[in-house]
Amino acid sequence: MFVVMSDSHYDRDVVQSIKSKYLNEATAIFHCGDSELPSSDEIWQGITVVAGNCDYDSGYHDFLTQEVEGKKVLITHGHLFYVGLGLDRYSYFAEEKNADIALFGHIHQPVAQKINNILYVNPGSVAQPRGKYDIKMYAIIEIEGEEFKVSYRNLQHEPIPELQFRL
Ligand SMILES: [Mn+2]
Repeated sequence: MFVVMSDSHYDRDVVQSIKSKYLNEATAIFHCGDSELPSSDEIWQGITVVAGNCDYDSGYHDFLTQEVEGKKVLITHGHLFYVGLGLDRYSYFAEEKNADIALFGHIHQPVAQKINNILYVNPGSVAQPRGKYDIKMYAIIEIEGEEFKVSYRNLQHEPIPELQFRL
């Protein structure tokens, strides 16, 4: 299992608390940007993080790919692909990169869907939720054969019942 969080917007404590909970258990921890922390912050040891539109530190990458449990995971914030308008542009990029899983943030709302056999996951925001679910949240992804289990959790690390998916 691996962990995905995003859009912590200056809340370092929430990043630390999720990292501490999962550092030993998870095969990877991802942060999809808009942390507004320095890229040199030691908190990033053990976390794969990218630049958001609110991160002005040039030490962050716009996107990264990482092999996790035999799957190619692509991570980006999403503003460069206008994810607020849908996943058309990001899906072209993810297909070009041969990703199995494509992570993004930016919209502060949960998204879990498969397009052309690529799993797209937005973990929502751990600091500033928007839209239908007014819950600070992150996502756990488990790989079960050809199926992905995506489980959203609140900051008490409890599963959010309406946000549990098998894709
Ligand atoms: Mn943001």
